[in-house]
This record gives sequence, structure tokens and C-alpha cells, in this order.
Amino acid sequence: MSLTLAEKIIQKHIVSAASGFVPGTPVKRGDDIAIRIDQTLTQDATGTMAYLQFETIGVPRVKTEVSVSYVDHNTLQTDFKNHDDHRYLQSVAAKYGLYYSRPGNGVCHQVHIEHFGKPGKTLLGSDSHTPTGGGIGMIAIGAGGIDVAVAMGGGAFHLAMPKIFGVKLTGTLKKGVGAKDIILEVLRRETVKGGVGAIYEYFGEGVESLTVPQRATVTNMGAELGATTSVFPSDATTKKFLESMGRAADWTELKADEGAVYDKIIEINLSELSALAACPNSPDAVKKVAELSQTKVTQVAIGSCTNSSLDDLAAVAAIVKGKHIAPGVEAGIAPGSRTTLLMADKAGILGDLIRAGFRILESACGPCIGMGFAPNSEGVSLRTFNRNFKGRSGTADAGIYLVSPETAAASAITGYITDASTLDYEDPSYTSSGRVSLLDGTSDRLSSEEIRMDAQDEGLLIAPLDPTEAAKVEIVRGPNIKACPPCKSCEDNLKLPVLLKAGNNVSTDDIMPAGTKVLPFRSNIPEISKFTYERLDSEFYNKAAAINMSGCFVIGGENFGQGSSREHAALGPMYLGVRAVITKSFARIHKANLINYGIIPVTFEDPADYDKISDGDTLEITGIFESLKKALPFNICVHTKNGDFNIKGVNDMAERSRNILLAGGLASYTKAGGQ
Ligand code: MIC
Ligand code: SF4
Repeated sequence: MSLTLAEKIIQKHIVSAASGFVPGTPVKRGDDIAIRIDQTLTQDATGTMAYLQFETIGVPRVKTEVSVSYVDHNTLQTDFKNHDDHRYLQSVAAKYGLYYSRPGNGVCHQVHIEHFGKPGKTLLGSDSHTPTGGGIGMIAIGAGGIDVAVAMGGGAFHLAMPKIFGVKLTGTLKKGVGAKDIILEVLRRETVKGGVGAIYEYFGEGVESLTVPQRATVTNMGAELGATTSVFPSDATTKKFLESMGRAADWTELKADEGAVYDKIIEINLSELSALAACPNSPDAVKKVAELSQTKVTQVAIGSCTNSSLDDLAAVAAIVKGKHIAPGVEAGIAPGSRTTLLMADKAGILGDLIRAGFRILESACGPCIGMGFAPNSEGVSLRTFNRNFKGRSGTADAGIYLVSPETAAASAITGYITDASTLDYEDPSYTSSGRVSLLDGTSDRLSSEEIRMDAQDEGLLIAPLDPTEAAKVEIVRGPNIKACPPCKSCEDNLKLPVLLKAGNNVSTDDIMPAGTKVLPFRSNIPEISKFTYERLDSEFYNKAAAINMSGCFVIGGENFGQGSSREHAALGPMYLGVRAVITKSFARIHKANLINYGIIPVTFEDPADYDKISDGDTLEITGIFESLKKALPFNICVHTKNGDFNIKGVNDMAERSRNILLAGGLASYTKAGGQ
């Protein structure tokens, strides 16, 4: 039977499927499956908690083929906390057999695809943009830190078998249109919740014209669809990319079988695409750049794991070369990795950018996560990033537009939102068959061989120690690193107040913000919990504290918890006593994180019930043990000041998830021998 590429990779890694599994035949969609994980990645903002959990598992060395601990988020070191975290992470990596990517080395996803990504492998990362690895033909999935800790300990990763959506690409991108415009087009059609429970698999002759970094831009931002992951085939282009990185042996050809059946197919003709922008404040609020041309720009930021490759920088340099950024604009550029920065320097691109007036920012997440370079009040910031949730930039009233490097560069020059195709410029990397990578020889100054020398530089990657040396390593812990607090045990009946009622598409940035003030507390749950739900109700912490964190419920609309994989968005609520979150629907990773930390995710059987509940009402959920044991709906009695009524809550969790809740969270479940 013909299989899609995603199915083929999943089948190679499948350990179990709830309703059984016959190799070579499609797995039932929605079935709880467990897959073996070959590689893991963590970044510093989620990594500290992941490794604190990993330490409690008691495994002497990671059991994966490759595990990497990156430092890229918390690099703005205004006091001891972040550097203490780095030292903790480095010592953990040394002790347990991981690679350690030092700060300055670049954004985890960019570095991973350059140095570790392998077609056909599975990658689990404690960051929602882990699907970037799909650009090189991996099944790469974002998850909470504790799930990654379990995978490092050799445990399988559990998920509901996703639907597979095919995206058929034809044609070739026009000059001035970037890979970002492909994913913005998918977001325009599919919305930020269109991909929940699905994998997007790209195929068709249009794929051939896209470089690996361009493919990675598309799979990276598939996270904004809510998708489990996205994947491209591994072909001759992938082979060339791996050769450039000195990793030819890592290549294998991978594609879907002839006649593979997708759950649905979307078609995009690349030749017909024009420059697009996601308008404030959602990645799916997509418009044509041409429609926004009257909008004055005050800031341009290029970088992030979405668009910070050498080829992205080359696309920018082609547009700004010999020009200056407009006087009213501040522009910054954060190359995705140290390797990218070195290559851009060698190819002369860096000089073009500096001369044009770009501020060169650190190779790290930086402004994408609100760590510096915040825009002015009521500013208009064009960013090549992947998220524009309100306040994430650090300036709540700024309008953030997500665009391609081409659009960002053109707008930096004119001072208005500008479609690059309206400008007259030479782009040596652009040919009639698409963009040619600098690694494949389009630099007018250097041979690709010379550029590749830097591509293969592994300078700041510290390789795992051998087991004897590793055993001698002492873990270094600063005073801000506090053990993860235990989850509350499961109770049969809960009668508690609703302390928050939120709307649709609440992001994890709303639930647990990032930025300079909050991120340094990622390894200190009691402290970080003070910011829980801050963007939705600045009084939430005080309200929870006023009842001694004795317990409460939260109500939400659709796609609750979209965005980041940060488990702090579950840990904060758990610490403040949230026992169940009742919504119209959840984002995948947030739902899994809630379960892992013992908070029951419930969805309204009748979405109209959402309107009948108010902040301050009391809810009574009864017979929880039986609901969890037998997969029965939740019985909820709503006590309002106008009287009481009963509603039903959907219980669509897999058996393992229900058992995790009964055990009082994943840590207790694992300690009790649960798999
Ligand atoms: C993000 O882009 O929101 C982050 C910061 O990378 C998060 C991880 C985190 O919150 O640490 C993500 O995408 O998962
Ligand atoms: Fe870092 Fe931004 Fe990518 Fe998250 S989305 S990993 S903050 S660059």
C-alpha cells in the first residue's frame, strides 16, 4: 500500500499503536501511538526544567543517538541568573553525554539543521519550532521539557496519530518573493488552528526549486498552524546541503510512495505567489504587502529560527547593497548561527549589511522573544520572525508584521512597507529556476568551497565526554535554580471557583510571558508563577494567593495555549492551584503539558456552554476517578448567582494521558513504572 513520507518515517519508529498496527498500512488517525526518538534538542529557557526532570529519572547517560543542549534564548545577562543557568546546562551536558552548544553559537533550530539534522530520523525538542528539522526530511516535533527528558531516558514519545495534509507545490518563486510567503499563504488559508492534529507534507515539482533553508522556513512556521510537524522530501538538494556541511554520509533519499493518499491536499503555485505579511497580532492575519504600502515603518528586524540562514542574509544584502536604511527606521539583524555569521562575513554580505546601517545583533533568539530590540511605542516593526502575539516584542502597543527577508529589506530602505519586486535591484542568487544557495556557488567574490569551510566549523559545539570522564563531572547549580515543585494529587471531586475566563486563540505568551523580566525565572517556578496569565488578568496571581492557592478553574475559548512549548505555561498554573482548564479546544503541546503537570484539560461538549459561565462562578466536577478510568465524559455542575445547571465535558484523552492524571502528573507516573 502506498504511504506518505510522514507515515513511512513514523512507521520506522513506531513502538505501539492503541488499536494495533500492520507495517506498510496507514495507522488509524487519532490513535494513540508511541514512537522511538533518535535525537533530542533543548534550549536554555526550557532546558533547565527538562534536565531537572531528567536528573530525577536516574539514567546515567542519554539513550538517544544525539542529544543537544543549546543556549540561545537567555543570553541577555543582566545579573547572575542566566549565566548560572548556562553553567548548569553545560555541566549536565558533560555529565549525561550530550552535546553543548555554547551561547553565541546560534539559534537551536538553525544550528541543529546545519550540524545534526538527518533525513528519516525523529527529533523531539523542547521548543515548538523543532519542526524546522522537517526541512531536511526529519519528523521533528516540539514538546514539553518533561517529555523530552523521558525521551532522553530512552522512553517513547506518545502522540495521537496525526492526519497527513499534502501541500502540492508547483512553479517557482518570483524574484522578491521568499519562502516565508509560502508559509504565510498556507497560514492565510488554514489559520492558526487549521493544523492541530495534522502533519503538513510538501511535495510536487515546486519543491525542487527550494533550498534546504527555504524549506526549513516553511516547516519552522508550520508551528503557527498548530501542526504536529511539517516535512519535505529528502532529495538532490538535501544531498547538496549536507555535502556543504561536510555530512554527505548523513544523506538518504526519501519521498512519499507513488499514489500516497493524503487526508486533504492544498495546492500552491509558487509562480503566482506575491509578497505577503502577517498583520498584528496573529500569524494568520495575512494580507498582500502591496495592500499595506502606505504604512510607515519604524523598525525592521531580521533573524530568528525562521529566516536567518546565509541565503536569507544574501537576499537582504542584494536589496540593501549600496543603499542606506531610511532615516526613520532602526534596523537590526541577528544571523541565525555563528556559522552563518562567519560565512556572511567571508562572502562580503556582512559588510554590505553594516554599510547599509543594520545593527548586527547577537546570533541568538534576541528580539523574537522580547530580549532586547523592542520597538518604539505605537511603532510599526517588520520582522522576519514567526510570531506577532501582542506584547511579545516587549512593546504592547507596537504593530508587528511578519514578513520575508526580501520585504523586510525593501521596507528598511524605503521606510514604508514595500514589496521588493517593485524595486530595481540585482540579486546574484536569484535564477529563473529559483534561489541558488551561496553554498552552491553564487558569490561573486569567493568560491563556494571557501564559504563551506566555515559552514563546517564546529567551534562552539562541545562534544559529549566519554563515560569515565563524564562520571567525574559535578553538576553546577546557582541559587536561582529550584527543584520542580510536585504536582497536586488527583481528586475525585473538585468544587472550586472560576478565576479566569479567557477568549479564543490565547497564546502561551498570554499564559506565561517571556521577555527580559520573566525569562530569568525559568528555573524558579515559585517566582515565575507570579506572572501566570498576566496578559489576560494582571490580578490573577493576587486572586490565587488570596485563596492560598487552594484551587481554581480556568475557562478558555478555541485553540487555547497556541504557540510555544513552554511547560511553564502549565507549571505556573499548577503552582497557583489551577486544577482543570475547560475550553472549546486546545493547542496540542499545551494540552499535553497540562496533563503532564496534573491539570485536567476538558473541552465543552456543547461549545455554547462557554457563554453560560462567568468569572467568579463555582464549578463542581464529580466522579473524576471514574471518568478518567473509563474514558467517560466529565460531569460538571455550574453554580451561578442565577441558579445551577449541569453540563458535560468531553474526555478525549488517550489511556496513558488519563493514567498520568490519575497518578498526579508525568513525574509520579514515570516513578511508578508507567511507560
Ligand atoms: C518561542 O518562540 O515562544 C520560544 C521561546 O522559543 C518557545 C520556547 C520557550 O518558551 O522557551 C517555543 O516556541 O516553544
Ligand atoms: Fe528563538 Fe524565536 Fe525561534 Fe522561539 S521562535 S526558538 S524565540 S528564534
